[in-house]
Amino acid sequence: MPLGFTRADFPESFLFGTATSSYQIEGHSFGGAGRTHWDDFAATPGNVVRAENGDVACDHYHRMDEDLDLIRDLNVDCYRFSTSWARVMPEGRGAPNPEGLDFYDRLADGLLARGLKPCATLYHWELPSPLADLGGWRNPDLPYWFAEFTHTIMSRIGDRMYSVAPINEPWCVGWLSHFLGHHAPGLRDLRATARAMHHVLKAHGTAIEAMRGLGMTNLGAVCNFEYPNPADGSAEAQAAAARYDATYNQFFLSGLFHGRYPDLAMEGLGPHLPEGWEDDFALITQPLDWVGLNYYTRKNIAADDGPWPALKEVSGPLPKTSMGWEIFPQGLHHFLTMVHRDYTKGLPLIVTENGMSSADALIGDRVEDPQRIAYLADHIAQVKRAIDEGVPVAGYFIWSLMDNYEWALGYEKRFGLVHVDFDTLTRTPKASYHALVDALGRAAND
Ligand code: IFM
Repeated sequence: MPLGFTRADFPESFLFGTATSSYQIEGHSFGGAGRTHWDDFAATPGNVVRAENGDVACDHYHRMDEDLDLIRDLNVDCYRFSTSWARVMPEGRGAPNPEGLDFYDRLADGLLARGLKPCATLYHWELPSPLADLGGWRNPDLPYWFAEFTHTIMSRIGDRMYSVAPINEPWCVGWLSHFLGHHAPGLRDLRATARAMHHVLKAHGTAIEAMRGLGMTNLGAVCNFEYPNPADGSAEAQAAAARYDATYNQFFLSGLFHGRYPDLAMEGLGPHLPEGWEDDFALITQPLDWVGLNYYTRKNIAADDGPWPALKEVSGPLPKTSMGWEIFPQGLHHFLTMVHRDYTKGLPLIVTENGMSSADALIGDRVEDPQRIAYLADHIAQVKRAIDEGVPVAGYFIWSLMDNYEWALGYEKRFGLVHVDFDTLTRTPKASYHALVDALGRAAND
Protein backbone atom coordinates (compact mmCIF):
# COMPACT_ATOMS: atom_id res chain seq x y z
CA MET A 1 0.00 0.00 0.00
CA PRO A 2 1.68 3.30 -1.10
CA LEU A 3 1.65 6.52 0.93
CA GLY A 4 0.38 8.59 -1.98
CA PHE A 5 3.15 11.20 -1.98
CA THR A 6 6.81 11.50 -2.92
CA ARG A 7 9.55 13.95 -2.07
CA ALA A 8 8.86 15.73 -5.34
CA ASP A 9 5.54 16.95 -3.84
CA PHE A 10 7.48 19.00 -1.26
CA PRO A 11 9.99 21.85 -1.51
CA GLU A 12 13.56 20.72 -2.23
CA SER A 13 14.72 21.79 1.25
CA PHE A 14 11.87 20.02 3.11
CA LEU A 15 13.20 17.56 5.70
CA PHE A 16 11.70 14.22 6.65
CA GLY A 17 12.68 12.49 9.86
CA THR A 18 11.73 10.09 12.57
CA ALA A 19 11.85 10.50 16.34
CA THR A 20 12.43 8.64 19.61
CA SER A 21 13.37 9.61 23.16
CA SER A 22 16.03 8.39 25.55
CA TYR A 23 14.05 6.73 28.37
CA GLN A 24 11.63 5.17 25.89
CA ILE A 25 14.30 3.25 23.95
CA GLU A 26 17.79 3.25 25.51
CA GLY A 27 17.58 1.02 28.57
CA HIS A 28 18.30 3.03 31.70
CA SER A 29 19.83 0.21 33.72
CA PHE A 30 22.95 0.37 31.53
CA GLY A 31 25.94 2.65 31.14
CA GLY A 32 25.98 4.33 34.52
CA ALA A 33 22.68 6.20 34.10
CA GLY A 34 21.23 7.55 37.34
CA ARG A 35 17.81 6.83 38.77
CA THR A 36 14.97 8.91 37.34
CA HIS A 37 11.56 9.94 38.63
CA TRP A 38 10.05 7.58 36.02
CA ASP A 39 11.74 4.64 37.80
CA ASP A 40 10.14 5.80 41.05
CA PHE A 41 6.75 6.44 39.45
CA ALA A 42 6.71 3.03 37.71
CA ALA A 43 7.69 1.25 40.93
CA THR A 44 4.59 2.62 42.65
CA PRO A 45 1.58 0.30 42.24
CA GLY A 46 -1.15 1.52 39.90
CA ASN A 47 0.83 4.13 37.99
CA VAL A 48 2.07 2.14 34.97
CA VAL A 49 0.57 -0.86 33.19
CA ARG A 50 2.20 -3.98 34.69
CA ALA A 51 4.57 -1.58 36.54
CA GLU A 52 6.83 -1.66 33.47
CA ASN A 53 9.81 0.68 33.38
CA GLY A 54 12.66 1.73 31.11
CA ASP A 55 15.34 -0.59 32.55
CA VAL A 56 15.81 -2.36 29.21
CA ALA A 57 13.30 -0.68 26.88
CA CYS A 58 14.51 -1.40 23.30
CA ASP A 59 18.11 -1.87 24.48
CA HIS A 60 19.10 0.86 22.06
CA TYR A 61 22.11 1.47 24.30
CA HIS A 62 23.65 -1.75 23.01
CA ARG A 63 21.96 -1.86 19.59
CA MET A 64 22.61 1.69 18.46
CA ASP A 65 24.36 0.73 15.22
CA GLU A 66 21.54 -1.55 14.11
CA ASP A 67 19.02 1.20 14.87
CA LEU A 68 20.99 3.90 13.05
CA ASP A 69 21.18 1.62 10.01
CA LEU A 70 17.39 1.31 10.13
CA ILE A 71 17.05 5.10 10.15
CA ARG A 72 19.48 5.49 7.24
CA ASP A 73 17.68 2.81 5.21
CA LEU A 74 14.33 4.55 5.82
CA ASN A 75 15.57 7.31 3.45
CA VAL A 76 14.82 10.10 5.95
CA ASP A 77 17.06 13.15 6.34
CA CYS A 78 17.01 13.61 10.12
CA TYR A 79 16.78 11.76 13.40
CA ARG A 80 15.21 13.43 16.43
CA PHE A 81 16.50 11.89 19.67
CA SER A 82 16.81 13.08 23.25
CA THR A 83 19.62 13.19 25.76
CA SER A 84 18.90 11.73 29.18
CA TRP A 85 19.77 14.13 31.98
CA ALA A 86 20.19 11.17 34.36
CA ARG A 87 22.52 9.35 31.95
CA VAL A 88 24.71 12.42 31.53
CA MET A 89 24.58 13.57 35.17
CA PRO A 90 23.38 10.74 37.44
CA GLU A 91 22.92 13.10 40.41
CA GLY A 92 21.36 15.79 38.22
CA ARG A 93 24.19 18.17 39.15
CA GLY A 94 27.93 17.92 39.53
CA ALA A 95 30.09 15.17 38.07
CA PRO A 96 29.06 13.90 34.63
CA ASN A 97 29.01 10.21 33.75
CA PRO A 98 31.81 9.67 31.16
CA GLU A 99 30.01 6.64 29.70
CA GLY A 100 26.90 8.72 29.17
CA LEU A 101 28.79 11.47 27.37
CA ASP A 102 30.58 8.85 25.25
CA PHE A 103 27.25 7.29 24.31
CA TYR A 104 25.82 10.54 22.89
CA ASP A 105 29.15 11.29 21.25
CA ARG A 106 28.97 7.96 19.40
CA LEU A 107 25.35 8.65 18.51
CA ALA A 108 26.23 12.02 16.97
CA ASP A 109 29.10 10.56 14.98
CA GLY A 110 27.05 7.52 13.96
CA LEU A 111 24.32 9.76 12.53
CA LEU A 112 26.73 11.97 10.61
CA ALA A 113 28.57 8.94 9.24
CA ARG A 114 25.25 7.77 7.77
CA GLY A 115 24.42 11.16 6.26
CA LEU A 116 21.71 11.90 8.85
CA LYS A 117 21.13 15.24 10.57
CA PRO A 118 21.20 14.97 14.40
CA CYS A 119 18.22 16.81 15.92
CA ALA A 120 18.45 16.77 19.71
CA THR A 121 15.96 17.39 22.48
CA LEU A 122 17.65 18.03 25.81
CA TYR A 123 14.84 16.84 28.08
CA HIS A 124 12.21 14.24 27.28
CA TRP A 125 10.99 13.63 30.82
CA GLU A 126 13.55 11.49 32.74
CA LEU A 127 14.28 13.86 35.63
CA PRO A 128 17.09 12.56 37.87
CA SER A 129 15.57 11.32 41.16
CA PRO A 130 17.90 13.43 43.35
CA LEU A 131 16.38 16.54 41.74
CA ALA A 132 12.87 15.15 42.14
CA ASP A 133 13.71 14.80 45.85
CA LEU A 134 14.25 18.56 45.90
CA GLY A 135 10.83 19.28 44.40
CA GLY A 136 11.71 18.73 40.75
CA TRP A 137 10.02 21.19 38.41
CA ARG A 138 8.48 23.02 41.39
CA ASN A 139 11.88 24.11 42.61
CA PRO A 140 12.85 27.63 41.43
CA ASP A 141 16.46 26.46 41.03
CA LEU A 142 15.50 23.81 38.47
CA PRO A 143 16.07 26.14 35.48
CA TYR A 144 19.65 26.76 36.65
CA TRP A 145 20.35 23.05 37.17
CA PHE A 146 18.98 22.52 33.68
CA ALA A 147 21.38 25.12 32.28
CA GLU A 148 24.28 23.21 33.88
CA PHE A 149 23.11 19.98 32.25
CA THR A 150 22.66 21.78 28.92
CA HIS A 151 26.17 23.18 29.09
CA THR A 152 27.65 19.79 30.02
CA ILE A 153 26.06 17.76 27.23
CA MET A 154 26.25 20.41 24.52
CA SER A 155 29.90 21.20 25.28
CA ARG A 156 30.47 17.61 24.19
CA ILE A 157 28.10 17.14 21.22
CA GLY A 158 26.76 20.61 20.37
CA ASP A 159 29.30 21.09 17.57
CA ARG A 160 27.60 18.29 15.58
CA MET A 161 23.93 19.02 16.21
CA TYR A 162 21.79 20.14 13.27
CA SER A 163 19.12 21.50 15.62
CA VAL A 164 18.31 21.45 19.32
CA ALA A 165 15.18 22.10 21.39
CA PRO A 166 15.38 22.23 25.19
CA ILE A 167 12.19 20.53 26.38
CA ASN A 168 9.77 18.14 24.72
CA GLU A 169 6.09 18.99 25.23
CA PRO A 170 5.99 21.48 28.12
CA TRP A 171 2.28 20.71 28.65
CA CYS A 172 3.14 17.12 29.55
CA VAL A 173 5.92 18.17 31.92
CA GLY A 174 3.61 20.69 33.59
CA TRP A 175 -0.07 19.77 33.34
CA LEU A 176 -0.09 16.04 32.60
CA SER A 177 2.44 15.33 35.35
CA HIS A 178 1.41 17.81 38.07
CA PHE A 179 -2.32 18.44 37.51
CA LEU A 180 -3.66 15.22 35.96
CA GLY A 181 -1.07 13.04 37.69
CA HIS A 182 -0.81 10.67 34.72
CA HIS A 183 2.97 11.02 34.36
CA ALA A 184 5.82 11.24 36.85
CA PRO A 185 5.86 12.66 39.47
CA GLY A 186 2.13 11.89 39.50
CA LEU A 187 0.95 14.97 41.38
CA ARG A 188 -2.58 16.35 41.33
CA ASP A 189 -1.90 19.81 42.66
CA LEU A 190 -2.83 23.16 41.09
CA ARG A 191 -0.09 25.16 42.80
CA ALA A 192 2.58 22.63 41.76
CA THR A 193 1.19 22.77 38.21
CA ALA A 194 1.45 26.54 37.94
CA ARG A 195 5.01 26.50 39.22
CA ALA A 196 6.08 23.61 37.01
CA MET A 197 4.55 25.23 33.89
CA HIS A 198 6.39 28.48 34.53
CA HIS A 199 9.68 26.81 35.48
CA VAL A 200 9.56 24.73 32.30
CA LEU A 201 9.55 27.92 30.26
CA LYS A 202 12.22 29.47 32.42
CA ALA A 203 14.38 26.35 31.94
CA HIS A 204 13.79 26.64 28.21
CA GLY A 205 15.23 30.16 28.50
CA THR A 206 18.28 29.21 30.56
CA ALA A 207 19.05 26.37 28.13
CA ILE A 208 18.76 28.60 25.07
CA GLU A 209 21.04 31.11 26.77
CA ALA A 210 23.59 28.37 27.58
CA MET A 211 23.58 27.08 23.99
CA ARG A 212 23.85 30.57 22.46
CA GLY A 213 26.82 31.02 24.80
CA LEU A 214 28.40 27.97 23.18
CA GLY A 215 27.87 29.57 19.76
CA MET A 216 25.11 27.14 18.75
CA THR A 217 22.49 27.95 16.12
CA ASN A 218 19.21 26.45 14.86
CA LEU A 219 17.61 26.33 18.30
CA GLY A 220 13.86 25.89 18.75
CA ALA A 221 11.00 24.93 21.04
CA VAL A 222 8.72 21.89 20.74
CA CYS A 223 5.13 22.13 21.99
CA ASN A 224 2.27 19.66 21.76
CA PHE A 225 -1.24 20.46 20.59
CA GLU A 226 -4.71 18.91 20.74
CA TYR A 227 -7.63 20.30 18.79
CA PRO A 228 -10.16 21.58 21.37
CA ASN A 229 -13.52 20.48 20.00
CA PRO A 230 -16.62 21.59 21.97
CA ALA A 231 -18.52 18.38 22.76
CA ASP A 232 -21.85 19.99 21.78
CA GLY A 233 -23.28 23.31 20.61
CA SER A 234 -23.85 24.73 24.09
CA ALA A 235 -22.22 27.95 25.27
CA GLU A 236 -20.90 25.99 28.27
CA ALA A 237 -19.07 23.49 26.05
CA GLN A 238 -17.65 26.32 23.93
CA ALA A 239 -16.34 28.05 27.05
CA ALA A 240 -14.88 24.81 28.43
CA ALA A 241 -13.11 24.12 25.10
CA ALA A 242 -11.69 27.65 25.19
CA ARG A 243 -10.26 27.01 28.68
CA TYR A 244 -8.79 23.74 27.44
CA ASP A 245 -7.23 25.54 24.48
CA ALA A 246 -5.74 28.23 26.73
CA THR A 247 -4.00 25.84 29.11
CA TYR A 248 -3.02 23.24 26.51
CA ASN A 249 -2.31 25.00 23.22
CA GLN A 250 -1.79 28.68 24.00
CA PHE A 251 -0.05 28.90 27.39
CA PHE A 252 3.50 28.03 26.32
CA LEU A 253 3.47 29.80 22.94
CA SER A 254 2.04 32.89 24.60
CA GLY A 255 4.88 32.84 27.13
CA LEU A 256 7.52 32.23 24.47
CA PHE A 257 6.30 34.76 21.90
CA HIS A 258 4.10 37.29 23.71
CA GLY A 259 5.79 37.38 27.11
CA ARG A 260 2.54 36.79 29.00
CA TYR A 261 0.05 34.05 29.76
CA PRO A 262 -3.51 33.80 28.35
CA ASP A 263 -6.26 35.32 30.52
CA LEU A 264 -8.26 32.08 30.52
CA ALA A 265 -5.27 30.19 31.92
CA MET A 266 -4.45 32.90 34.43
CA GLU A 267 -7.96 32.51 35.94
CA GLY A 268 -6.79 29.27 37.54
CA LEU A 269 -2.99 29.36 37.47
CA GLY A 270 -2.32 33.07 38.13
CA PRO A 271 -2.61 32.99 41.94
CA HIS A 272 -0.12 30.09 42.14
CA LEU A 273 2.71 31.34 39.92
CA PRO A 274 6.06 31.72 41.69
CA GLU A 275 7.11 35.07 43.07
CA GLY A 276 8.64 37.39 40.47
CA TRP A 277 7.35 35.34 37.53
CA GLU A 278 6.76 38.43 35.38
CA ASP A 279 10.48 39.22 35.51
CA ASP A 280 11.38 35.96 33.75
CA PHE A 281 9.96 36.84 30.35
CA ALA A 282 13.13 38.47 29.05
CA LEU A 283 14.78 35.06 29.44
CA ILE A 284 11.78 33.13 28.13
CA THR A 285 11.20 35.22 24.99
CA GLN A 286 14.74 35.00 23.59
CA PRO A 287 14.61 34.71 19.79
CA LEU A 288 14.23 31.20 18.37
CA ASP A 289 15.11 29.79 14.96
CA TRP A 290 12.12 27.45 14.59
CA VAL A 291 9.15 25.98 16.41
CA GLY A 292 8.18 22.31 16.51
CA LEU A 293 4.61 21.04 16.74
CA ASN A 294 3.70 17.59 18.05
CA TYR A 295 0.20 16.66 16.94
CA TYR A 296 -1.85 13.45 17.26
CA THR A 297 -5.55 14.04 17.95
CA ARG A 298 -8.48 16.19 18.99
CA LYS A 299 -10.35 16.11 22.27
CA ASN A 300 -14.08 16.62 22.77
CA ILE A 301 -14.54 18.94 25.71
CA ALA A 302 -17.63 19.48 27.85
CA ALA A 303 -18.24 21.65 30.90
CA ASP A 304 -18.04 19.94 34.26
CA ASP A 305 -19.02 20.75 37.82
CA GLY A 306 -16.29 21.59 40.26
CA PRO A 307 -13.41 24.03 40.48
CA TRP A 308 -11.45 25.57 37.59
CA PRO A 309 -10.96 24.51 34.83
CA ALA A 310 -14.39 22.89 35.19
CA LEU A 311 -14.18 20.70 32.10
CA LYS A 312 -14.06 17.06 31.11
CA GLU A 313 -13.15 15.04 28.03
CA VAL A 314 -15.93 12.99 26.47
CA SER A 315 -15.73 10.30 23.83
CA GLY A 316 -16.20 11.42 20.23
CA PRO A 317 -17.54 9.76 17.06
CA LEU A 318 -14.39 9.61 14.88
CA PRO A 319 -12.30 6.45 14.27
CA LYS A 320 -9.72 6.01 17.05
CA THR A 321 -6.19 4.70 17.41
CA SER A 322 -5.35 2.05 20.01
CA MET A 323 -4.65 4.93 22.42
CA GLY A 324 -8.37 5.77 22.11
CA TRP A 325 -7.38 8.99 20.32
CA GLU A 326 -9.70 10.25 17.56
CA ILE A 327 -8.06 10.57 14.14
CA PHE A 328 -8.52 14.19 13.01
CA PRO A 329 -5.90 15.20 10.39
CA GLN A 330 -7.48 18.65 9.82
CA GLY A 331 -6.28 19.58 13.29
CA LEU A 332 -2.68 19.53 12.09
CA HIS A 333 -3.51 22.09 9.39
CA HIS A 334 -5.37 24.16 12.00
CA PHE A 335 -2.36 24.33 14.32
CA LEU A 336 0.24 24.98 11.61
CA THR A 337 -1.89 27.87 10.40
CA MET A 338 -2.67 29.20 13.89
CA VAL A 339 0.91 29.05 15.19
CA HIS A 340 2.24 30.84 12.08
CA ARG A 341 -0.51 33.50 12.13
CA ASP A 342 -0.70 34.21 15.87
CA TYR A 343 2.81 33.58 17.15
CA THR A 344 5.75 32.72 14.93
CA LYS A 345 4.88 34.91 11.90
CA GLY A 346 7.36 33.50 9.42
CA LEU A 347 9.69 31.32 11.52
CA PRO A 348 10.11 27.82 10.09
CA LEU A 349 7.65 25.35 11.61
CA ILE A 350 8.50 21.67 11.93
CA VAL A 351 6.07 18.87 12.67
CA THR A 352 8.33 17.26 15.27
CA GLU A 353 5.96 14.37 16.11
CA ASN A 354 3.01 12.76 14.37
CA GLY A 355 2.00 9.12 14.22
CA MET A 356 -0.33 6.51 15.66
CA SER A 357 -0.38 3.45 17.85
CA SER A 358 -2.04 0.26 16.74
CA ALA A 359 -2.13 -3.37 17.83
CA ASP A 360 0.46 -4.46 15.26
CA ALA A 361 1.29 -8.16 15.12
CA LEU A 362 4.24 -9.97 13.60
CA ILE A 363 2.86 -12.68 11.31
CA GLY A 364 5.64 -14.72 9.72
CA ASP A 365 8.21 -12.06 8.93
CA ARG A 366 5.74 -9.25 8.15
CA VAL A 367 3.80 -6.62 10.08
CA GLU A 368 0.90 -5.20 8.09
CA ASP A 369 -0.17 -1.76 9.36
CA PRO A 370 -2.35 -0.20 6.64
CA GLN A 371 -4.06 1.98 9.27
CA ARG A 372 -0.71 3.67 10.02
CA ILE A 373 0.00 4.23 6.32
CA ALA A 374 -3.44 5.85 5.95
CA TYR A 375 -2.91 7.99 9.08
CA LEU A 376 0.47 9.24 7.87
CA ALA A 377 -0.81 9.89 4.33
CA ASP A 378 -3.78 11.91 5.63
CA HIS A 379 -1.64 14.01 8.00
CA ILE A 380 1.12 14.59 5.46
CA ALA A 381 -1.58 15.81 3.05
CA GLN A 382 -2.55 18.44 5.65
CA VAL A 383 1.09 19.54 5.91
CA LYS A 384 1.18 19.91 2.13
CA ARG A 385 -2.07 21.90 2.23
CA ALA A 386 -0.56 24.32 4.77
CA ILE A 387 2.60 24.73 2.68
CA ASP A 388 0.53 25.42 -0.44
CA GLU A 389 -1.29 28.14 1.49
CA GLY A 390 2.00 29.82 2.43
CA VAL A 391 2.73 28.45 5.90
CA PRO A 392 6.51 27.97 6.19
CA VAL A 393 6.57 24.30 7.20
CA ALA A 394 10.13 23.03 6.89
CA GLY A 395 9.96 19.42 8.07
CA TYR A 396 7.91 16.45 9.23
CA PHE A 397 8.99 13.78 11.76
CA ILE A 398 7.19 10.51 12.41
CA TRP A 399 6.72 9.24 15.94
CA SER A 400 8.28 6.78 16.27
CA LEU A 401 11.16 4.91 14.68
CA MET A 402 10.28 1.80 16.68
CA ASP A 403 7.81 0.45 19.23
CA ASN A 404 8.92 1.61 22.66
CA TYR A 405 8.00 2.43 26.26
CA GLU A 406 4.75 4.38 26.08
CA TRP A 407 5.09 5.79 29.59
CA ALA A 408 2.13 4.98 31.87
CA LEU A 409 0.88 2.53 29.23
CA GLY A 410 4.09 0.48 29.33
CA TYR A 411 5.03 -1.54 26.25
CA GLU A 412 1.45 -2.21 25.19
CA LYS A 413 0.98 0.65 22.71
CA ARG A 414 2.93 0.34 19.48
CA PHE A 415 3.78 3.60 17.68
CA GLY A 416 6.77 2.29 15.68
CA LEU A 417 7.56 2.10 12.00
CA VAL A 418 9.66 -0.85 13.19
CA HIS A 419 8.11 -3.62 15.29
CA VAL A 420 10.02 -4.60 18.43
CA ASP A 421 9.55 -8.01 20.03
CA PHE A 422 10.06 -7.10 23.69
CA ASP A 423 11.06 -10.66 24.60
CA THR A 424 13.84 -11.06 22.03
CA LEU A 425 14.30 -7.33 21.14
CA THR A 426 14.25 -8.33 17.46
CA ARG A 427 13.44 -5.42 15.14
CA THR A 428 11.13 -5.98 12.13
CA PRO A 429 10.30 -3.09 9.79
CA LYS A 430 6.51 -2.80 9.33
CA ALA A 431 4.70 -2.21 6.02
CA SER A 432 4.60 1.53 6.87
CA TYR A 433 8.42 1.56 7.05
CA HIS A 434 8.64 0.01 3.58
CA ALA A 435 6.05 2.49 2.23
CA LEU A 436 8.21 5.37 3.51
CA VAL A 437 11.35 3.88 1.98
CA ASP A 438 9.57 4.03 -1.39
CA ALA A 439 8.06 7.51 -0.90
CA LEU A 440 11.29 9.11 0.34
CA GLY A 441 13.84 7.40 -1.90
CA ARG A 442 15.62 10.05 -3.89
CA ALA A 443 16.40 7.79 -6.85
CA ALA A 444 12.73 6.80 -7.12
CA ASN A 445 11.75 10.48 -7.28
CA ASP A 446 14.37 11.65 -9.78
O1 IFM B 1 5.41 8.54 23.24
C1 IFM B 1 5.02 9.88 23.33
C2 IFM B 1 6.24 10.77 23.32
O2 IFM B 1 7.09 10.49 24.37
C3 IFM B 1 5.82 12.22 23.41
N1 IFM B 1 4.78 12.57 22.48
C4 IFM B 1 3.66 11.69 22.35
C5 IFM B 1 4.12 10.26 22.18
C6 IFM B 1 2.90 9.32 22.06
O3 IFM B 1 2.13 9.38 23.21
